[in-house]
Amino acid sequence: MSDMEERTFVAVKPDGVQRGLVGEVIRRIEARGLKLIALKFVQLPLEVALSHYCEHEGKPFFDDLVKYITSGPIVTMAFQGKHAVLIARSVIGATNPVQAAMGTIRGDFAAEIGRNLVHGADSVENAKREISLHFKDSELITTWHHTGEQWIFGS
Ligand code: D4T
Repeated sequence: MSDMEERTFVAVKPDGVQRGLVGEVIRRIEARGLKLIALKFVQLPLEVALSHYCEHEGKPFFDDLVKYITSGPIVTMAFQGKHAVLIARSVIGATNPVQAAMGTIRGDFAAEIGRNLVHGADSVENAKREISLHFKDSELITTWHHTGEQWIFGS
């Protein structure tokens, strides 16, 4: 796999959808040069939410987290590009919006850890797991040529 094929998973959570921030999230990630390879508007089934957050099972905030992510429709996305995981995480900002820097999505629009608007995979391994949980292989469209790429990544 080349550097440019690193993938990440991003979701606009129910509060982001309700607050009309879907376009803002996509715009900011696109602007950093990542290539969109999948996108869906979906009401997450409980079993998918439980699987998505399995690493947090047993933690005090787990039940609220699952209730929150299943409380309304979300937008799920996969992006591809060099350092895709780190780039998306830096656009999104720290998990707790109180600590998120201004200029990040959470730093600009959120105030509560339990309403932090966006999810971004935290490692290449988790991104793989999350992309395969939320998308079928046939839903990933990687064949299109992102013409801005050579200017943004220099390759
Ligand atoms: P997500 O997964 O929502 O993008 O958040 P992060 O990747 O930034 O953070 P995380 O996995 O550590 O936490 C998942 C999710 O749980 C909520 N949470 C977390 C919470 O409500 N209370 C807490 O104490 C923590 C640590 C927020 C994000």
